[in-house]
Amino acid sequence: MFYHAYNSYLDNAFPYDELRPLTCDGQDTWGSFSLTLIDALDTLLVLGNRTEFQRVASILQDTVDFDIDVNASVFETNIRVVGGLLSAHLLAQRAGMELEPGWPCSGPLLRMAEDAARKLLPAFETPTGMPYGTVNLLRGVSPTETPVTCTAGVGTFILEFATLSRLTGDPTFENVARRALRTLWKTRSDIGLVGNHIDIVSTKWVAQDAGIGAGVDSYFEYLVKGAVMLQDEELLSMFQAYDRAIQNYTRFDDWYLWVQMHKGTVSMPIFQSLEAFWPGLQSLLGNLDSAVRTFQNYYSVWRQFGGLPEFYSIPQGYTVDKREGYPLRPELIESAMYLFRATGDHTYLQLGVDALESIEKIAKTPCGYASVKDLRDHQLDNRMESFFLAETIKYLYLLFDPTHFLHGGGTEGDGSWEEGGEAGECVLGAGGFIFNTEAHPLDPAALYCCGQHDQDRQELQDILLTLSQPGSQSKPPPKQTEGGSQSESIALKPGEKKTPPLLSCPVQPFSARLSILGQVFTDDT
Ligand code: DMJ
Repeated sequence: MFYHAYNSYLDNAFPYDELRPLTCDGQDTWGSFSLTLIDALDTLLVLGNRTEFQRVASILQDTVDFDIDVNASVFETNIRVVGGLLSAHLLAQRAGMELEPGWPCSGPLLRMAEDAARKLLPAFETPTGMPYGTVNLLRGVSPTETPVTCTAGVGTFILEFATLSRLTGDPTFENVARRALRTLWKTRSDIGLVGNHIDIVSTKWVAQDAGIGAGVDSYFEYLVKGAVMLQDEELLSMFQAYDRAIQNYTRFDDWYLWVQMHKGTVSMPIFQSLEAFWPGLQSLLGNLDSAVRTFQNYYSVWRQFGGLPEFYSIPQGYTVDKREGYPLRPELIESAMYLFRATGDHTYLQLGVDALESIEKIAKTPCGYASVKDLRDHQLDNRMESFFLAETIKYLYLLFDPTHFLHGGGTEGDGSWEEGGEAGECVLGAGGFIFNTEAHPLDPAALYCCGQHDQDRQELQDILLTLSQPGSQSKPPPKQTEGGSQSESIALKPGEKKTPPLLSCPVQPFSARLSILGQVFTDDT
C-alpha cells in the first residue's frame, strides 16, 4: 500500500506537494516544498527502508528551499514540515546516516526544521502572542491578514517548538509556543470551554462552538502530549480542567457533541471524523473504560459506511449534507493502535483489517489512493493528502507490529546506548516516542540529553566567568527558562531524594541499572 502510493508520487508528482491520483500528476497545496516527500520520510524508516530514507534525506537537503514567496498555513507547515524534519533528524542514526559531531543536538535536517520554523515566527509577533493562521515565508504576515485563527492553530506548537528549542539551545521557539498557550488558556469561558475560532488581536471568540473535533482537536492533544514529553504539570492541569468541562457538557452516551462555549447548550449533535483521535488520547491518560466505549461508537460508524464520513449526525444515524467524504484520515486507526497496546483486545486489529480492505477496495487507483468524495456511492476526489503516507499507513503498520521500536519498551528500543556526540553518552530511544499530530515520532530522551548538554555548558561558562573575575566568590544565578526548569547539579546530596515526576511509566528506573564509580545517578540527573 505504501509503495504503491509513494512510488506513484515520486514518478508522477514530485517535486509538487501532492499527488493527484486520478489525473496522475502533481499539485502544490500547502506550500511548495515537496510536502509529501517530507511527510513520508520517517514512514520509510518505520517500514525499515534505510537506503531510501538516506536517499530522500539528501534529496531534500539539496532541493527544498523555504526562502519562497508563498503564503503558508502556520499550523500545517509546523505539523507536517517542521515535525517531519525533526522526526527524520532524530531517526537519522537508526537510518544509518552519517552523523555530524554534536548529533542529536545538531545536524542538517535539524537545521532545515529550524529554518522552516523561523519562517513561522513572524506570525507570533502579535499583541497577545497568539499566532496568525497564515504567513508569507519570504515577507512575513501580510498587513491584510485576517486576525481570526482556529483554536488548534493557536495551540498546536509546543511539541515541535520545545523540541527545536531543547535540541538547538535557542529558547525562542518554546517561549512563543508557551505564550500562545497561556493566552489561549485565559480566554476559556466561565464554564471552562473554548470555542472554535478566536480573534488573536482582541481575544474575542468569533466561532463559539465547543467540541473536540475540527478546529480544536490537536490543541487538547498537545496539552496531553506536551505534558508527557516535557513532564510539565502546567500543561497537564490545563488539560484536566478542560477534560472536566468536556465530560460535563459535551459527552452524551460516550459520544461527544458540540455545545455553545458559554452556555453549554447543544449546538451540533454530530460526530466528526477528526474526533476519532480522542479515545487514543484518553488511553494515554489511563481513562480506558470511556475510551473503549467511545471507540465502539466510532467503529460502528466505520462499519456502517466502510470509512468515517467527515460529519455524522448522531440523532439521524447518517451522514451530513456535503460532508459525506473520507479523505483517508488516520484518526480511528491511530486510536486503534493505542487501544490495542493498552488492552490487547483483537477488536482493534479487526478495525485495522477493515480499514485496510476498505481503502484497497474503495480508494485505490492505478496511480495511488484517492480521497473518497462520498462514502455512499464511492465517488473519488483527485487528491491524496500527504497525511495518508505520514499517518494513515504508519499507524496501520504500527497497529500490526506491537514490538516496533517506536512503541518503546521493546528489545531494540529499550536501553540501547547510543553516542550523544558532544553531549556525551545519551540513552536515546529508550523512553518511547511521542507522536506529533501528523504522526511524526519525537524522542523525549534527545530533548533531555541536548537540554542537559546546554545546561552543563552554561554552568561551565558561568563558573569560568566567575573564576575570571578576581575577588568575585558569588555563585552565578541558576539559568531559568520561561518554562520554569532550571539547571541542577549533577549528583544528589547524601540522603536527598528526587521528587517523583508527575507523569511516569512503570519501567525500571535508570538508577537501578546504572552506577558509575559507586555514584548512583537518577534518570534525570
Ligand atoms: C492531519 O494533518 C493531522 O492529523 C491533523 O491534526 C488533523 N488533520 C490531518 C489528518 O486528518
